[in-house]
Formats: sequence, structure tokens, C-alpha cells
Amino acid sequence: SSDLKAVLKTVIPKKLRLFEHVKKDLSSHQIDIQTVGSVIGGMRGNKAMFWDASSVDPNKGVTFHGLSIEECQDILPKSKMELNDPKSELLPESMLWFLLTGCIPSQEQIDDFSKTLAEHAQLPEYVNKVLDSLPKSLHPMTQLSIAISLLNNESVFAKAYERGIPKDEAWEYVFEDVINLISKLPAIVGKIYSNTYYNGKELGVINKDKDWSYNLSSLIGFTVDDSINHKNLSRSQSKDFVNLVRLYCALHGDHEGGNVSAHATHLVGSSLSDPYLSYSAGIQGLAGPLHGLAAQEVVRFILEMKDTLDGEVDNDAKIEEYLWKRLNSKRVIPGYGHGVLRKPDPRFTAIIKFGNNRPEEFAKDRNFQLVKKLSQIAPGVLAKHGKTKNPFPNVDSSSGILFYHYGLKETLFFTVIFGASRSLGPLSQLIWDRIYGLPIERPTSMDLKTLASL
Ligand code: FCX
Repeated sequence: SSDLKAVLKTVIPKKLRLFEHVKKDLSSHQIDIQTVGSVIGGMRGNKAMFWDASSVDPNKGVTFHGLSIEECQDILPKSKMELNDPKSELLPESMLWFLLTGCIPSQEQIDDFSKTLAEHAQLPEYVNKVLDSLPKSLHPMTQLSIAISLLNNESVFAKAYERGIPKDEAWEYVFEDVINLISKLPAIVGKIYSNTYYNGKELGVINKDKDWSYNLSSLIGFTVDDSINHKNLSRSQSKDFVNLVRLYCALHGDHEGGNVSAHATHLVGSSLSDPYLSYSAGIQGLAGPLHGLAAQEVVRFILEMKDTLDGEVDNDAKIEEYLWKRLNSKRVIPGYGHGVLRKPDPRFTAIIKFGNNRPEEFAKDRNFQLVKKLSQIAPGVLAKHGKTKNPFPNVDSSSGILFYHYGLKETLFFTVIFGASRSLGPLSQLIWDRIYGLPIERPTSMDLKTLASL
């Protein structure tokens, strides 16, 4: 990470100058009109947050420092082991580098960075012990937030703050915590998985010559070469699971600042809670079914629907009927709708493309076919239903069913992988929050009597 920090240091002065200009000359510039609807309506559409690395256009979807998903797939470095493999996907660590610095890393920089992450991957023993002591029935997302909170014990930022540090040095400690936390996420994810589903059996290893996603996949028993007892697990032999994790994690890394997980991380961090506590708050937000938990809900929904359809995944009328039944029972269609997007989510499209590009795996997968079929039928039904502002599929609509295909069938676990990936953006922003010296976030609330008397 020393190289990453060196690159970051080169971009800070210019950004700080721009920030100072905005702060000094434009602070009283009006951006938005505040409405009562926004105050009681989840601040929807309210331009009230500062977030730099990604933005979401209602029609075009996410861009990362202005680059589309396809551009990132083309430009950002892949695994050094698979440079000649056209199906190899961009690495989440390349995305992290890009989100944090705005610079495209070289292959060599990313090779070194992957190694640094792997070298810091080991969990302190007390984290393993606490995870071992948790009931298996505890939702994996709760386990994830507990593990991340526990690492607050390692925080160099918290210790430095206690000692007393000048404000403009805070970011350097936050940087160290962020890299340490992201390094450890594969091991946390692996530990939760093996404890919850395999009685704590070791399913894989951290290999210092492999990338972050490879190690994460290995620790949940998914790499063909490294996994221990691989033959005893019901796993696809395809190395493409690792590519799916790479793509999924890079794409889920950031989605501007207003989503619950990003916003919660930023809010808690603004009180100078360290990155572990801040991101643990983000994880707790991600665990809600209207946000990241939709990843698990979609798979359960698809599997249930397939059962009800009795395998007839091409039967449009039956699918429509199923959707109406669900809507009439006042339940949402998981994986559809969005707070900002008004067109199909390009992250959904990218994941579907991943499946389409692998006909040998997915052409006969009826769950995958149903996901695609649903994306043609559900928008019409939701539009007729007339409530949602966006009847199109969001990111959670497709991803889980691909994990399922490769043999990751524990649906409650899917959001944990989302949790590992979402660290990239919010934690990069947290470093910048401290570089800019942003203040504690403290909006003003209003009571009903006051609103009613307006
Ligand atoms: N199915 C049924 N009704 C839906 C719907 C859906 N998929 N999406 C929105 N609606 C309903 C809302 O419940 C709301 O009803 P109400 O007026 O009775 O309260 C109405 O349509 C207006 O909502 P809308 O403004 O379009 O959407 P919001 O910004 O309030 O909410 C989410 C956005 C994503 C929460 C909403 O579309 C939803 O609940 N979707 C299903 C869950 C889901 O897929 N979440 C994942 C989102 C995302 F990709 C992520 O964060 O991971």
C-alpha cells in the first residue's frame, strides 16, 4: 500500500485547492430547493451530500470517476496470472485504487497491491474466537458487522486520536486502517462461511501470490487448485467463480454517497469514529431487505417462483400471475426499483452479460433463464401496478443466481459478499473526508406541528 499512498499524496494538493475554492467562494451558492416532501420522504432526490468517486445518473447508471462499467472493465488491471485470458475480469483492488486516487493503476502497481492485501489478511486470534462463539443461527450479516466492529481494537487512527494528533494528519491513520480492514475482509467472509455452514472446517487458504477475490473464493471453498477438501464440497469446477467475484465486487464497490451503506459509513465516520466502527454501521444498513439484503431475497424469490411454475420458466402468463399475487399481497418484487435509477441498472446488465458470455455454463440454467425472462415481464407488471418510479431490474436482480449456479447455495450468505465489496467506495471516501477535514454531519430535524403549520 505504500505505493498507493504515494500516488494518493500526489493527487491531494490539487484536490485540496479545488476544495478550498468551493468552500471559500461557493458555500452560499444554492443547489436545491428543500421541500416538505423531501423531509418526510427519505430525502429522495435531495442533493445534500458530497461524494467524489462515483455518481449515478438516473438513466445511465453508475460511473466511476466518469468511466462507465465497460470502460472500467477495459482499462483496469486484471490478475497477473490471467493476462491472456479474455474472460478474466477486472480486480476489485484495481477499482479501489482508481476510486481512491482517480488514477488508473499499472499492472505492476496492482500486482504489488494484491500482495500487500494478502500479507495483511490474517485475522487476530480474538476475532476468530468471538466468531467461533457466535450461534450458527445468527445471520451472517450480523456476524460480519460484529467482526468488523471488533477490529476497532486494531485502529491506529483511534489510538493516534487518543494520543492527540493534528487534524491534517488524521487521514494517514485512517488510510492505514482502511487498507488493513479491506485486507482482512476475505478472511472474515471465509470464517463466517465455514463457521455457519461447515462447522468451522478450513475450506481454503490465503495465497500471497493471488488477488483479493481469489483468496476470498478460496476461503469459501471455491478455487479449484487451492481449496482444501474441495472434492467433498458440491462445487462447480469452473475457475469462473473467481471471475464472478471479481466482477461483482468491483461493480458493487461504490454507487455514489446517498445509498444507505455509503451514507451510514460517512455519517458515523463524521463523528471521527474509526473506519472499522464506521463501516460496521454501513454493513448494518446493507443488511436491510430494501438495500443489500435484496441480493438474498431475489434468489429465494426466483427459486420459489420456479417451483410454483413447475419448471415452466417460459410461461409468461404464469409468471405475470405470480407477480400480481405477490404485489396484491402488498409485498415488493425484490430486485426491482431504485431510489435514483430510472432505467435498467447497468450493473444488472453487466452481470447478465457475464452469464450470456458463458453459454456452456448458463444456457441450460433455468434459474438464469427465469431471471432474464423476469426482466422482460416484471417492468410491464410493475408499470401497470403504478407505484414504483422505476419498474426495471436493479443490481440485486441477477447476481445471486449466478453464485447459486456455481454451487454457493446458502442464500443468507450472498449479502456478505456484497458487504465485502461495498467497502471499496465508502472507505475511500472516508479517507477523503479526513483529507478535506469535513465536519461532523448534523442536519436539523423538524417536528410534525411545525411542518403542519407551514
Ligand atoms: N415492488 C413493489 N413495489 C415497489 C417496488 C417493487 N420492486 N419498488 C418500489 N415499490 C413501491 C414502493 O414500496 C412505494 O410504495 P408506497 O408508496 O406504498 O410506499 C412506491 O413503489 C414508490 O417507491 P419508489 O419511489 O419508486 O422507490 P423508493 O425510492 O422509495 O425505494 C427501493 C427504492 C429500491 C427501496 C424499492 O424500489 C424497493 O423496495 N425495491 C425492492 C427491493 C430491492 O430490490 N432493493 C435493492 C435496491 C438496490 F439495488 C440496493 O440498494 O441494493
